[in-house]
Amino acid sequence: KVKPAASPAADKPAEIAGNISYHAQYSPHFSPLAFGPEEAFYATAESVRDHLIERWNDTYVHFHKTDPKQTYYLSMEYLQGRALTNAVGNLGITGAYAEAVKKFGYELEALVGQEKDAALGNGGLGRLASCFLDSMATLNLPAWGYGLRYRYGLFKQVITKEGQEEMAEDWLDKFSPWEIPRHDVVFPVRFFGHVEILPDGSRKWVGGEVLKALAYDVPIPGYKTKNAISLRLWEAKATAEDFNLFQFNDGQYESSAQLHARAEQICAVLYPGDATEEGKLLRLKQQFFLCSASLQVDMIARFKERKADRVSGKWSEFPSKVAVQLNDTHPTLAIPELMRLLMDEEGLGWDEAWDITYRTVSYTNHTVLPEALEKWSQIVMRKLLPRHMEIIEEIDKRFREMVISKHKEMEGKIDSMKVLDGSNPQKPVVRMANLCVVSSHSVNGVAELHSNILKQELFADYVSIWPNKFQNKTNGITPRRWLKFCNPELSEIITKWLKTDQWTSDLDLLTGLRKFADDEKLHAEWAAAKLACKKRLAKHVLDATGVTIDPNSLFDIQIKRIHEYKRQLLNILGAVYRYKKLKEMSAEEKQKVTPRTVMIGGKAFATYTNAKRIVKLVNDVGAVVNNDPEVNKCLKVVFIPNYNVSVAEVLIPGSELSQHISTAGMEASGTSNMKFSLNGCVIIGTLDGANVEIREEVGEDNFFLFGAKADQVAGLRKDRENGLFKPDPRFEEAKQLIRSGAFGSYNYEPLLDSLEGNSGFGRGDYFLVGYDFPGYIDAQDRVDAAYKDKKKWIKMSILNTAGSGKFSSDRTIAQYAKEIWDIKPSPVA
Ligand code: DL6
Repeated sequence: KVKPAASPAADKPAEIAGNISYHAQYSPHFSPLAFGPEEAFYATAESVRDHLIERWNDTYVHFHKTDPKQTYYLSMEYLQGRALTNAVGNLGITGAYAEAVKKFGYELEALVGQEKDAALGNGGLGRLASCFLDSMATLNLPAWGYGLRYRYGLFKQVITKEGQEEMAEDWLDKFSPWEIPRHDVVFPVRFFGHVEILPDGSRKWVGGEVLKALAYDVPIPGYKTKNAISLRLWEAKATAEDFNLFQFNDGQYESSAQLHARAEQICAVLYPGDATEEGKLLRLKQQFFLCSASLQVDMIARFKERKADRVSGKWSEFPSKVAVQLNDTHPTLAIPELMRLLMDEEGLGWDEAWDITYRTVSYTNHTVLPEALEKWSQIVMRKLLPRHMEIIEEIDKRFREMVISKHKEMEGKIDSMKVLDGSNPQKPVVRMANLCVVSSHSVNGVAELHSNILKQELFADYVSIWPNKFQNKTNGITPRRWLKFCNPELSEIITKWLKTDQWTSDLDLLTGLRKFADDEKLHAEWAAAKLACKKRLAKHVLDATGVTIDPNSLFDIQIKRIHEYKRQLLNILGAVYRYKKLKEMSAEEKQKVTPRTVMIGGKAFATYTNAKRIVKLVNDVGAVVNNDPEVNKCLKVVFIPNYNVSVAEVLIPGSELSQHISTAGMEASGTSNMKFSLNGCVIIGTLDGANVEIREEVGEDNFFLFGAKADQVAGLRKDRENGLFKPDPRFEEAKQLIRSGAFGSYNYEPLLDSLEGNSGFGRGDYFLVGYDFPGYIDAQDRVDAAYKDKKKWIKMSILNTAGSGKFSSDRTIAQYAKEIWDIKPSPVA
């Protein structure tokens, strides 16, 4: 009933400046004596937030009135990065804010740098979720994201002489100007306890420990639309009732606030170490906390609230109002929790609750790596969630009965398909992916090749039972953050040549660049834009590492989580081989060499020893190569520390070649490959994940292909085991140089030994680095030759951008909306 005050007029910089001053004065975060860049950033962000809240409120009211079917995207990860540039860009108020902050003597770009990355994610899966939010808002879809408000996001990577060290990354150090604590949205979440059978035979979960879930909303603005949706992040809290004043006054400080301490642990960090039983329990608690809070508050309570007003009131309508998307198996507990809420709290029978759950939930698989497919101990599950364990047992039992009664021919496959695996009686487990497949109406992979592997291998047996359940939704990236905002130089050129900026929300329009691919004028502008981005990148490298790199050398980048299957080891071995050859060359020969700067960045999981050894090796190779005057005009090797979204926004626009060189069949999709290609970078890569589709779109001639194909990998591993693999001498030379101590005395033996067939440490070159090495080196030779022909290279670069239309997350999300969620755009008038 309160008449809302308007945010400052977006076309009046003076009014905006006034609003910024207002926030500086009345949001008492800082001393009134200072208005430095940091204070200016926070005041500006709070002023921008006013616009966001206005739109967010309008969108909420609009959805409430029109009551459309809504998607609830559950994800343990969101890699949001910084928000200021994106917010003013999507709202179309960049110019006005740039002018307004000038009145205080600041450049908007300088203030942007003050913001900390919100790194509530680990890698591609989390960044995908963030791109999806941007597209959901832009497409005016009734869809919200749900996650956890981790106190410390993904760790900060510090490189020392020992290699990678991890430090807690305090993204909430001061505060986040973007989140809105919702003290009115607080719900209880239970853990432990036991199940009681009531006189009517129904079951109830009681006792245990009960924490509160408090919502923090981060408004997500759509591009050129009035809609703003929400990323709702849950924080765990204990209340005054849980505080034992008596104990406290008795000096028992720790035990007086035990529940408060346990609440803090839940949202302390993303992916707490799970080597210990406590760690495992904490991870499961986190997963359940996200699922239970989101379901109780936003799905069940909202459905009841809206149904009281205007839906006929039947629970059977739930799936026509609610779609739940599980981003990988981490939020699988939404399945038994929805069953529990419908049966135990709302009084439905099993069949009705199951029908509703099945029609509501869908699941995206993001990996086929066996070690990444979650399996939870039944013992831990029963202890923490006794009622859910009962429900899972019932799902499993009914699934097995269904197979026997309706698909007799599959009876022999039940062991691998069932949800509960008790084959090791000491350690019975719940297979979360199986639970998802059995309980969801749709299962999708994230690139054509990956979805085919799911259907033909990982989930093949289920396909005979549910042939129509399996889909593909090739991933995508938002073209706003990943081209328009991070690469203004190239964006301007594209808009000029296409004579429209519509490509920002209709990325297929980029194909219009193809007809100018040979135009010399475009070539000159394109090259100038790339050089500007390379200079910005070179400055970042100097600031972050102290290494000077030459913007006229070929910028060759591989940035992603460090993992053996992603094969940063192949990259660095290639660089070592290149170094060795350079050392053997005469001065004249070196004159003819294409100078190259190899950049590798990424974080290794704290307990993943081989990944950390790879980080160390890259740094050690860099230290030698970069300081070797005989070669450092022709080659530099740089490890980019603390890779995150903001760093990617500087690196990707300045890239010319990027490496996506995973062992075929192991990378589900990849999304940085899409970002690089969109920014006019040529890929060297294997036929893996989305590389396959990128190559199809940009053209074979504009992609440097090498390596074994996915369907050869199993055979090659067998050959290797049987001693049939003959290593290329170049591969041996590269390893030998490292073994010789040329890059320091660190013991690289365990890492190198993992590449040997007879390895005592590794898995006998499981990732086929040795097999693919010669093909990789040959492909790199083709890169060097192509780069010498500037015209040819720029044409390849243009054709990469021109062929990137398919990889907009707008396309991906439109497909999810139509083919899985059955939701429709609902724009605010
Ligand atoms: O779908 C997003 C992203 C893919 O692009 C990557 O290929 C894939 O590795 C990643 N998957 C995960 C799942 N967990 N693990 N491992 O992060 O998803």
